[in-house]
Amino acid sequence: MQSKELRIGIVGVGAIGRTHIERINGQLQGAKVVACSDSNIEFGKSVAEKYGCSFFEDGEAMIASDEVDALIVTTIDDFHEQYVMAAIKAGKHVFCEKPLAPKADACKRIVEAEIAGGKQLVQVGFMRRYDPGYRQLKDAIENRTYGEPLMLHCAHRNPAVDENYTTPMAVENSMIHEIDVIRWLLNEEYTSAEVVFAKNTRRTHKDLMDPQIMILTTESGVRIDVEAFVNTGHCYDIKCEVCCEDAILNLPEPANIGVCANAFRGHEIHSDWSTRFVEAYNVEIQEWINATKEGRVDGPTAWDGYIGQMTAAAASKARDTQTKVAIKPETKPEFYK
Ligand code: ISE
Repeated sequence: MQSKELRIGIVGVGAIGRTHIERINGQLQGAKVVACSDSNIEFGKSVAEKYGCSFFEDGEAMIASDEVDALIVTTIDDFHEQYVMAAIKAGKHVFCEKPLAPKADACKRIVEAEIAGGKQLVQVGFMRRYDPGYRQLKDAIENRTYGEPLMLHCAHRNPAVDENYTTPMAVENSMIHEIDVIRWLLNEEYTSAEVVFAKNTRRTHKDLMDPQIMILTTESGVRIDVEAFVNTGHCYDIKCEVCCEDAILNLPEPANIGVCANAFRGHEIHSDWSTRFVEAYNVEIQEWINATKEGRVDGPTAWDGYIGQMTAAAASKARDTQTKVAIKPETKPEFYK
């Protein structure tokens, strides 16, 4: 399959799925989206027509079809397990947007099915690992350029969320990114989680406590606080400050134009995750295409997806009980080493 164009099928084209079609067909190399499927048939057909690919009413039939070599799953979270399982059954590589599945036990079932199939096929869409800024932080931490990392202060700020976004989603939908990327940065596992509340913003609604602060500790004692403030009203702002023995490291801001106007000098910043992390998404999908063509998985695995949801479950329990919840690090199966 190496030199041939990878033929991709996408399940779920309502949101980010469409952006992936555009980046694969328009900007990236070595692959083409040749088929798509969506539970909203009329809408799905219009997307297929727009991008010149075949439409399948049944996502599982598309996964099994000889027309596609590999899959991308961008349905709503509740359907991830079903389609990832179908891809494993078909023996095809599958890229699934985060979370791998909403609950840890569903992620565990995927891990078990993949191991039983005997070949790594699943990659999870934790795109921050591909952001150039996080990659710079990882290099400095891994090389211990500035000594041991001791603590991290992070923030995850969105301008606004809709009324369907409720209290648990701060951990499970937003800070799940920090749960993954910090574990990857530090290369160690978490041992405890806590979640505390700040004073609620006037912009929130009755089912959402906003802001929230999640506190994690790792096996070696690194302490991490992450602020999730999803109704700032004004910006998409991602911060990651790593306090090492000999220096304080900060996640670089993406380079944007400087603006001097109205007696103010500063830099434009992004107001949405899709533009803030656009470079990360492009690198992520290109690397996935390259690895898939070589029959490898070299990004976040199903095991990483499982550990992410397991940690989120502990943080959710901590939030609901307002206690500190211990996390027992699990041994990574040989299959994923
Ligand atoms: C959304 O689902 C994402 O994945 C974004 O990256 C994150 O910033 C946002 O808070 C989530 O709701």
